Amino acid sequence: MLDTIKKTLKSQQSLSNKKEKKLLKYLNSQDIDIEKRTALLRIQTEVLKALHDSLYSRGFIQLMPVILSPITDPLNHSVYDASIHYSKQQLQLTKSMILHKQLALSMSRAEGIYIVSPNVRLETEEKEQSLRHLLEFSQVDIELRHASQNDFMTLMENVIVEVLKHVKSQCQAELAVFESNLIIPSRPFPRYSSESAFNRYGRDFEQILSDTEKSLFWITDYKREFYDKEDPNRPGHYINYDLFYPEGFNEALSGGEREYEYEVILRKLKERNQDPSAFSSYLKFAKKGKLFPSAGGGLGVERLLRFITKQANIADVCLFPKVPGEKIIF
Ligand code: ASN
Repeated sequence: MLDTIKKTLKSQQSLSNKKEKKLLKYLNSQDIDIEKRTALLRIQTEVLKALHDSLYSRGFIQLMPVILSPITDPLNHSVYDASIHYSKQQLQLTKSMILHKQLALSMSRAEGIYIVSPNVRLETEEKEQSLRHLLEFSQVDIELRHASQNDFMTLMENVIVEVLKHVKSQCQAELAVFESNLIIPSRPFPRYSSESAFNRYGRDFEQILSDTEKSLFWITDYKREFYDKEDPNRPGHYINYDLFYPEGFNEALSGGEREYEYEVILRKLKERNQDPSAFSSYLKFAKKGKLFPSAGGGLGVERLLRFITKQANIADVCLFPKVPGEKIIF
């Protein structure tokens, strides 16, 4: 009996020694990167300040993020389920605040809103290879009442140029740590439709364009979630957009004009085989005619930092990275 207890204790100790060693190795590697990490955090602070100032100066209202709700963005993550059961309710961890952005515009008179919003997306393990996906990340999520696609794209071109100019002037020493020569893009950014880009470059059109374009650019008209507006004059086409970085850094922002009419939302949910009961509170709201036309999008904070600091791996711009398939340490 005593022997078994001793054996168990010993094996537990060796297990905890192994864990300790792994942790020590990790912490030591953090020491080596401390200069870079500090520079990165300084740049991140200036990026967030500039985004805030840019939106604040245009009268936008900042909202607090939502972490738990019975409804969230229905992005298709079929393998891992980011929901929890609490007191007879099934709650989702926020994948994006798109539905809450629409609700918030309806619940107030704010013309424009934004949130620095943490998102959880339990991507499958193979996304580790992309070097730009995270299970947990933040986006600055923005929505503008009664706006068109063009209004929002112009707004974001101005906001991004302001942010990059601010970082370039305030973070010279920090950018030098990363040997980053930040080029301020000229406006308007080029626009391509997904159809024309696909016809020209094939399935990999986003990466090919990101590798070859000299500056930031837009791709419009993607078939995706129910909330992005389908063009009533061209069914099967969508009034939405993604913004891309050059130098191969790929996607920066994703957004669109929004559906707000109950019947249209219901039809599109059904077309996508999505269960309307998963959105019942949102649908009740829409049925009362309380949703309004708007346009918006979400700008990924870590992806912006990755572009600014020219890091290949998104994990290198995070203090506590959550990379698909990798062990989470902190
Ligand atoms: N935030 C995006 C939007 O506003 C949605 C997303 O991140 N899936 O369209």
